Amino acid sequence: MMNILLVSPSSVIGGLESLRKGNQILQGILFVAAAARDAGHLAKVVIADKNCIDKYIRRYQPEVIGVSCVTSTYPVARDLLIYLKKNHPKLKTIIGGHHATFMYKEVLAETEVDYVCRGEGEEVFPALLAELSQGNTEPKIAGIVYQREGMFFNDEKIAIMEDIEHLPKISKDLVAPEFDFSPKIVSSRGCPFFCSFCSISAFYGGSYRKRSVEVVIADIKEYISWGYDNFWFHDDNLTVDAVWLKQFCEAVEREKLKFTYSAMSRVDTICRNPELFAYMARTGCNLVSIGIESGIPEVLERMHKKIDVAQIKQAIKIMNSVGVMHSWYMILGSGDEFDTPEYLQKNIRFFSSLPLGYILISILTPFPGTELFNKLKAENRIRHYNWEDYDIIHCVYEPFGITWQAMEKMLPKAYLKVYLSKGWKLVPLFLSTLKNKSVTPQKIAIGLKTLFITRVLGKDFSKVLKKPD
Ligand code: B12
Ligand code: SF4
Repeated sequence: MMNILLVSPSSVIGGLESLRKGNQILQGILFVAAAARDAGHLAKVVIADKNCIDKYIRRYQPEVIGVSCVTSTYPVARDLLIYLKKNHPKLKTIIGGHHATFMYKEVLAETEVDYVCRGEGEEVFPALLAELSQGNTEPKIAGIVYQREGMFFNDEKIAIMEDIEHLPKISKDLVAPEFDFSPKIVSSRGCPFFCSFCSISAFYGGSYRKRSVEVVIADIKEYISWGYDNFWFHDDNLTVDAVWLKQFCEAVEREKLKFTYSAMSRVDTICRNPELFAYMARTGCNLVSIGIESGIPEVLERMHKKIDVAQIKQAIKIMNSVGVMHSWYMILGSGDEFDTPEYLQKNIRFFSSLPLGYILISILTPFPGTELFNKLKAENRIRHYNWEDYDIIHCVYEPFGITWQAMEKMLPKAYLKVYLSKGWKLVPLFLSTLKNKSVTPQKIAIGLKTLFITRVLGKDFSKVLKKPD
């Protein structure tokens, strides 16, 4: 048995995350912790960085420290790993998550971390721990990458489990007492689509795995028994399988389960299954988030979004009729010749003209592993690799028809335009949101405050959203 400390990096950047909920424990690391526990180890999860890690090392006396991160939190994870190598050289270290999976060579080189987990950790991490317990520090486990004398081992493929039906059970006792634990639901992992800006398809290799309705309902019942009644489905696209979803709604009704939930979906699925969304509303769904990204057909085509403008309009009509709050994603920028003020304004006008619920706007960001990243890198148009700025409010690439500074300035203006275009309709939007509890009053307040500070006081958008030190 070993003592394992798992770290979700403290969040220093805000980004749109501030408008959602900052500094949460990433759920992926909880699954990794649960898998380590099931293999007989003592695992604890904390939120930490290099400044506070010693406190947890003293408290939990770990032999192995595992760190998770996304691209924008990688700098915190990197500094932590470098600190650990220098100050606690006997500890074995490992890092996982999307960023480390795609950038493993750079990550190994600059942090001297012992291992990078490429892919899902639930099976390979316990396998590594078993080898380490036996004193084998150079195990042959596909996905557990290490480096010796300039050579990389076990990096042939990203480790993806065949089956996710029986995921390890996450629980509150895995988390250090000072941190919040709020379980999210997982009914599937992966996505069958290949949007050019999204790292999901690259990470999961386009695979899509589903869990049975029974195990998902069992998880929900358990979380309800712990006192939770509002859940977020972490599925990249909950509605891929309409038959599954119908069976899920039937089970919720049959078992008279009382909870609310939010989920992510797609425009085309909404058009194909309008009745399904009404059914979701009746079974507690209070928010559906949907990616439109652009109203310009050529851009949708380049993004491989596989939706068109007619479908977008139809999906909005449906969502406005089913009684579920809806929030829509918009991307500023396309990474090609459509990055001109005219096209960007055209997209903003498109979003302003539609009766959308909430709109979340991000600047196109090339995340490692994506088609977009590879394209911009090949064209030598990635401005820098200051990963903390890969937070969807900075423009980290060189657009063709506009400066990156102008692109960043356009973000708060776009927000203002799409929200002001709603006029008095903002009032019923806020009221119904507060009523169905899909977005908290605090988030609405942060959004309004941010707009006021940027537009009226003229402050920089990214600085306003930055978390206080
Ligand atoms: C839910 C979610 C959030 C939630 C997180 C809530 C929470 N408490 O978990 C919130 C809203 C806070 C959020 C915010 C952001 N998110 Co987000 N988010 C997601 C989403 C939809 C699910 C994450 C998840 O739980 N996945 C399921 C778990 C099981 O997968 P996982 O995290 O990859 O972990 C597995 C493996 O990677 C591996 N692993 C991970 N860590 C470790 C560590 C060790 C030691 C080991 C061995 C293995 C291991 O094992 C895990 C289990 O299989 C993903 C999409 C996705 N499918 O991952 C996007 C995603 C992770 N988010 C993304 C982004 C960009 C962001 C933001 C930067 C956006 C922003 N500026 O607001 C912020 C950054 C937040 C932060 N501080 O880290 C991108 C990341 C791309 C990238 N390369 O960085 C993703 C991939 C979405 C996308 N389509 O591109 N996000
Ligand atoms: S953006 Fe959504 S639909 Fe497109 S690949 Fe990513 S998860 Fe799938």
